[in-house]
Amino acid sequence: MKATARAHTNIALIKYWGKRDEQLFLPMNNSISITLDQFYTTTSVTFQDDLASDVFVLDGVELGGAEQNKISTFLDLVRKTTKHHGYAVVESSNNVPTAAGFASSASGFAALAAASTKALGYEISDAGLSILARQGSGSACRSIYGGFVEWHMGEKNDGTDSFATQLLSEEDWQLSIISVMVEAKQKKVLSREGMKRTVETSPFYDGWLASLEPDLLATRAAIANRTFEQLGTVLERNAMKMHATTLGANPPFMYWMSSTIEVMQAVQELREDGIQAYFTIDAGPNVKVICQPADERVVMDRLKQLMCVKDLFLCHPGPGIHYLTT
Ligand code: 2P0
Repeated sequence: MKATARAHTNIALIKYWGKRDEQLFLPMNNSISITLDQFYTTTSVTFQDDLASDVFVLDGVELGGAEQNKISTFLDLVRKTTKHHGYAVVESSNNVPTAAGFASSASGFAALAAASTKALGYEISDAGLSILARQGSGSACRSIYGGFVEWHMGEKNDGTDSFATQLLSEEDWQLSIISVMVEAKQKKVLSREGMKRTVETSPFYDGWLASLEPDLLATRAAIANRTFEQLGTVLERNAMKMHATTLGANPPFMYWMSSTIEVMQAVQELREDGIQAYFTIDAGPNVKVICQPADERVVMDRLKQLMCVKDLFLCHPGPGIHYLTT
């Protein structure tokens, strides 16, 4: 009744931004991501008969309140799916610098979905696991797989066709992803709230949706053909469009700080100097710079020179879910 699983975080090249169903975590659009090698969550789940409720221990500290509630709500879904009725001890450790703007919810719920079903001996496909993880946090459905991954939004209302698949394995294309930390503070508008406000109020949201298909087609083609310049051009443009929707929301908001823009401009200057580097930004001020391994030193050196940069983390494409024997 015990199992341990590890899942890695992912970074979106084509962003998930908006839900059509908040209960089932059904997105408004497909998204495409890279799973990262350096950042992951390891979770052990033990179902025990002597428990009166679920217990959640994160990095050695037992958590109650909202944190424990989120885990319990997710385990309710696992219990419903597996028809098992006991409670569990969930022990997680995060190897994710949350301050660097990486969502630990993606690796967290992917690892929890995998460990909890494994602990119960429940046979589940990767697609089934992706559907389950999605209902903890949308982006978690992409962390089931390594390398380059697409989350298919699906058409149905019950969520059975909304899951991720792998486009290309982590061994098949080496890229460098540099997380540039400019601010460690917690973001003001959480992504869940930010995407909701944007869908409901931003006149630019329709433009975002209408312009996605060409971005998806170009990204899939760039991954299939390993054409880096094409990939970079599209991912940077897609991030800019996502952030543009927030400016039109009511009330409007923005995730960027002046330091964010400094990094964006440094990346554009690198390109003027002939170095292929591109940026993307999620629901926070930190920037992720994507380049080819041959250029990663030059890019890191240039970024280090910026006064606003507090830290840099270098990643490469990483693996999907795996189980550990403990
Ligand atoms: C992404 N983000 O595709 C986008 C881009 C942030 C910006 O997925 O509400 O934490 O738990 O489904 O998955 C962050 O959203 O949101 C996210 P929920 P999640 O990576």
